[in-house]
Amino acid sequence: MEPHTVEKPSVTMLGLGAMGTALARTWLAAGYPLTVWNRTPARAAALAPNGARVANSAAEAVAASALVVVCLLDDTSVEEVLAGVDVVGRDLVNLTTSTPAQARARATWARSHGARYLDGGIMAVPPMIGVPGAGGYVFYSGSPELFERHQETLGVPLGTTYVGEDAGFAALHDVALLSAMYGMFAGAAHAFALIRREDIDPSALAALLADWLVAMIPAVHQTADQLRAGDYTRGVVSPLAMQVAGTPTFLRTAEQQGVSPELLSPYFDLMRRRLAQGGGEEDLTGVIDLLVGDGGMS
Ligand code: FVH
Repeated sequence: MEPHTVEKPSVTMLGLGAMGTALARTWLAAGYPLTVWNRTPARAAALAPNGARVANSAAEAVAASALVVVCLLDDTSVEEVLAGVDVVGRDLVNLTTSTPAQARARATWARSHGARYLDGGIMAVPPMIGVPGAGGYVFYSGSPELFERHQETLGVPLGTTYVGEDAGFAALHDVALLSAMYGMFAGAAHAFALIRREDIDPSALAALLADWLVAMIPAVHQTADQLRAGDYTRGVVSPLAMQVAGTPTFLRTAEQQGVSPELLSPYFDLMRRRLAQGGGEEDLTGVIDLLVGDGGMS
C-alpha cells in the first residue's frame, strides 16, 4: 500500500536578497512548491535548479500561490513591488523590516485590496535560517486565523512567535529587542575602549564581559515586575541614589583612560534626573518613565 502523503501548500516568495534566498532555499529543501520573483532576475534564476518556479513579474508570482511571502529591503520597496498587483484572496506575509506604523498601514492596504495580512519581524541572520538549533525565530502579528493556517509552513525556515492581532506588534517587538541589543553593544564598546591602550587581551575581557552580561540580564524580569506593580522600590538591591553616587567614578575612569563618555553620559543624566525627582530608593526602572515622556513619579 502506498504511504499517505500530505501535499505541501505552494508558496510565493517576493524578494531574493540574502534573507529571501535563505528562506526560499529551506522551503525548496523541505519539498514546498515555490514560485519566486526578484527585481534582479539572476537571483531568481539561481534557484531554478533547486526546483523553484521563476515568475516573470511580481504579479505573475502573486497569482501562483495563496500564500505570498514578501522579504524586500524596506517598506518603500514593498510599496513599489505590490503597486498595481492583484492581491485579492491572497494571504500576504510581510517579513520586510518596517516600523509599527508602516506595518499597520500595510495591513490596512492589504485589507482594502482584498487580501489578508500578517506582519513578521525576523530575529535571525541568514546563516541561522533552516538551522533548528540556531535559535532564530520570527515575530508575527496581524490576523490570528492567518497565522494558524500557515504556522506549519512559516515554521519551516525559522521558529514562530505570535505577538498579537495588532499588525504593528511584530515590528514593535523586533525593534524593542534590537534596541536592547544596541544598548548592550554600546556598553561593550565602552568597556573595550577602556582597556584599548592597556596590556589587556581583548579576548580575556570578552570572556569576562559575556559572563557578566549573562549574569546581569535576568534583572529585566525584576524591571517588568516593578512596572506591572507600579512600585519601583520592590526588591531593590542597588538603589538609584547609591548608583548615582558611583557615576563620577565611571566618568573619571573614562577620562583617565582617554575614553569619550558619550555612550554612558546620556544614561547617567537620566539617572540623575530621576534621583532629583525623589527616586533615590528605586531601582533604575524610573528612567523608563523619563523616556516615555511621563517625567513624573509614578
Ligand atoms: N540580512 C540580515 O542580516 C537581516 C536580518 C534581520 C531581517 N533583515 C531584513 O530582511 C529584509 C531583507 O533583507 P536582505 O538581507 O534580504 O536584504 P538584501 O540582501 O539587501 O536584499 C534586498 C532585497 O530587496 C530587493 N529590493 C530592494 N529595493 C527594491 C525595489 N525598489 N524594488 C524591488 N525590489 C527591491 C532586492 O532586489 P535586488 O537588489 O536583488 O534586485 C533584494 O531582493 C530587510 O527588510 C532586512 O532589514 C535582514
